[in-house]
Amino acid sequence: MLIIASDDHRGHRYRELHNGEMVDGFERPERADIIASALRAAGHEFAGPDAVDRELLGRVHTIGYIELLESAWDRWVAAGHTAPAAMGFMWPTRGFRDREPADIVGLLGRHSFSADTSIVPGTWAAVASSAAIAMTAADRTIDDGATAYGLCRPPGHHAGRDRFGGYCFVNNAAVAAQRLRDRGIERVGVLDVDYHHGNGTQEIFESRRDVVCVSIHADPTEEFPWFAGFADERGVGEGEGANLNLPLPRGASRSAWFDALSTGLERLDSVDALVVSLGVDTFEGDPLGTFSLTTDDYGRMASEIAALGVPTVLVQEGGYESDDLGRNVVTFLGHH
Ligand code: SP5
Ligand code: ZN
Repeated sequence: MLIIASDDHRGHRYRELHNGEMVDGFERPERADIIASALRAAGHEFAGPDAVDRELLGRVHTIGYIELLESAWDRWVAAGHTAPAAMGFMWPTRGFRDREPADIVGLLGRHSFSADTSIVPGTWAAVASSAAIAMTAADRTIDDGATAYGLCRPPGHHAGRDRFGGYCFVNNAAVAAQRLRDRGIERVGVLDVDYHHGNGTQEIFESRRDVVCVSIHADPTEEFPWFAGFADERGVGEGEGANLNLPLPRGASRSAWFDALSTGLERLDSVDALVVSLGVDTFEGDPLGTFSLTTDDYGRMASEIAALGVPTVLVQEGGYESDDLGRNVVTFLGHH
């Protein structure tokens, strides 16, 4: 399979505020390096991304948000901050005014939603490259008529139209889906198999009927992102019925997971092309997950998804450092 990848992610490394203390970020450069070397060892072909199309980013996010991400580090330094990472410290929760602050700290608060995600000097280069990888994987899938895999880092599925969080800045899966639409695919499906709900992807497409979103994830009653991902979120207005959430309890069994996959694939049986938000934090050994999928299960997952028989773009989402991270991705790609 064709792998689209880049080393531009390496400068994006930060300490993460996790359960009230600073720890080395779970979403770290080693993740992508582990996956890349496992894919190379398995004999996959690699290519770099094309330059990202900013108009495409502007169809998924607001242009103001993209410009904020691009300039945030310089504005942080210009404002006199000497801390090694920029982040919001206050969020406009219920009852506050919905207004755009002038200062970078206020802007980062308004345009983010969780304290697990920071901006460092290398963040924009990594984010732009990650989005370019998703765009290019969509292009190659159409050009070659064969599945392409985007080794995106940072991940994207938590990023909403104008806010970052959950380690995500630009929504790579949404970029790939929009690219498929722009290249003439009528009805695009997004299947999100990451352990966490793809709240950003849902937000970006919930009012549209041309992109059908399905997400299988830990129940937000008891798991991040807490405030989205419930089964009654079925789409808004024109998009009513084009969003399907399949939440599972923490610790859900493998058979419950595959039952949800069957339900999700049924909903996607009329799409013309598919984007898979391929998080492997559903693995039994994952430090952030509570599901118990095995390495072989990623092969089964890939075969069941491939049986849809439509052009498919694979986009890497979560899956945290473990001895099996590379093997799990290699196994999925080997069965698609
Ligand atoms: C892309 C992706 O997978 N993002 C996930 C972001 C989750 N960040 C908050 C993690 C808090 C989880 N606390 C679980 C403690 C396990 N020891
Ligand atoms: Zn995740």
